[in-house]
Amino acid sequence: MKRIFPTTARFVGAFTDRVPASTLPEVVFAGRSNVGKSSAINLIVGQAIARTSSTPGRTQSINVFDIADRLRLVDLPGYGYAKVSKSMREDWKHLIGGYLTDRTTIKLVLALMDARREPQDLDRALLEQLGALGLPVLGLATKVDDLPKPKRNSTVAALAAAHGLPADAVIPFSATEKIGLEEAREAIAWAIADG
Ligand SMILES: Nc1nc2c(ncn2[C@@H]2O[C@H](COP(=O)(O)OP(=O)(O)OP(=O)(O)O)[C@@H](O)[C@H]2O)c(=O)[nH]1
Ligand SMILES: [Mg+2]
Repeated sequence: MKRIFPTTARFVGAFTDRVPASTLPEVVFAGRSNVGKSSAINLIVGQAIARTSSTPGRTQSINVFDIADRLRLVDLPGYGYAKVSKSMREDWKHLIGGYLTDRTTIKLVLALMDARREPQDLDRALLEQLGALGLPVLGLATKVDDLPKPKRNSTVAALAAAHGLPADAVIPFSATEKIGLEEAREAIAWAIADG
């Protein structure tokens, strides 16, 4: 299979209402606020295209990036951020739910979960929503660089088990140490391959 990444990406737009339909296959990055979605996109693409921040709630719109006219990467606003108003949280829920529903171009959802935290109910809710929509999902257990090396694999396996997922459905990931990079790139390439 021809390699896609590293490559250059083009920012298509930041959408707060509807994401315009596209014929390109889409790969979606979803997860709690601050879990590392934008950092993962930048590492996978090989270009600092998505804005990252240590302040949770940085990405408040659905940000779409076009990769060499072959696919789109979609950076969703993070959920679970306590400091935004209830109405804003409801708006995001609508925005994200509306985007994920009836979107036949979505080929893969990368569900990012913080490997350093206990399994989260909100992550479970997302996984259940994705399952109900029949969307293919790969879990990325982020920030494993913050865990002691001998504990990384067992922590990620426990996270998968806690959410009722097969062990290979969640991979260890670190944007800072480039862990899981090739696996994530390969999963994207497979997901958008024809046939
Ligand atoms: N230790 C560690 N920190 C990371 C890693 N990836 C991201 N971070 C840090 O986590 C914070 C949030 O990263 P972002 O990529 O902006 O997270 P996000 O999920 O896009 O956040 P929102 O847009 O707010 O939803 C930043 O301070 C990053 O530097 C990682 O692999 N390891
Ligand atoms: Mg972000």
